Amino acid sequence: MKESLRDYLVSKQKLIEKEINKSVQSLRVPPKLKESMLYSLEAGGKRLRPILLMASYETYGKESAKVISSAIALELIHTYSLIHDDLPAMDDDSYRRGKLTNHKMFDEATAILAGDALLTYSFEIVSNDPLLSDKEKVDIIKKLSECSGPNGMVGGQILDMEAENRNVSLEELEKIHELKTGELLKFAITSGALLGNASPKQLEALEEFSYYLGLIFQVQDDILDVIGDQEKIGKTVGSDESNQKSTYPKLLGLKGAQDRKMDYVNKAKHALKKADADVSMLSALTDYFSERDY
Ligand code: GRG
Repeated sequence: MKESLRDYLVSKQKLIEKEINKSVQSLRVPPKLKESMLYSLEAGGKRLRPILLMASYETYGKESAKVISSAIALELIHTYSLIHDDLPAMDDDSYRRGKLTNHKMFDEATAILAGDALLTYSFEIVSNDPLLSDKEKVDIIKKLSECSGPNGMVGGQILDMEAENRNVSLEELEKIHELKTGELLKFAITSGALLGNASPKQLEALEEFSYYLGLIFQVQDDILDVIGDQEKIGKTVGSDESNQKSTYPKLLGLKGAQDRKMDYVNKAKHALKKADADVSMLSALTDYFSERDY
């Protein structure tokens, strides 16, 4: 990875982590709830979604403080989804990012409530941001709820559950990932650009870009699973999830999955060309998503 990209990722991670901590610490709620929310928020996530949101904003806008509330809200929703995904009723995982999952560290009821609190607090954060106009608040909350709700991530999660233990086609697999993983990435890219006042045409190009970026992220996730890097960091220890689920390497073979990923990279970069701006950071992040090793 180029040094400039590494510096960019580290500086954004630090900024996001500081802002998340400040926002959640300011809550006057029962200590156990706050502790459980902070436990998963500070358990070592890569912060890819808020970084993308900020990079997308910076492609068009200048006043970067304006995107902090949306970036934090997005990471809170991502964290809620992981806490709920790990519950016994779903993937039943004991470890995530090499640490105990929330319900193992606390208990199931607390983990469910921590997830609920992260989801709902995300909307509160955006609605209280003094740097956003009322219209911007409504636009962001609308996008965030669409991307995370039944038409987005939650819809994708149920499709994924229904697809377990049966063969799915490549088209079905893409639809599942478009919703389950891709919609939050779509929010990151399009809301960043929206706050930066990108034009409708630019937004259209970025939405197309985000679709392929989501698929790149997922193929690489599947590839990493096969080559065992996830086990190295303890991400799926205690789960036999990977044996039951359809993945790109299972459908296409490892080489086929890698070729497919490069096809998505080309399509993502083609869409970026239509975004009519300096997209060098979004392009570098596309390569990072495609080549990441954890
Ligand atoms: C429970 C409503 C609900 C949804 C869950 C996102 C999700 C939907 C489940 C996570 C399961 C999973 C492993 C999906 C694969 C792609 C993915 C979202 C990986 C985790 O994202 P990273 O790598 O996570 O950005 P970090 O740990 O860096 O935050």
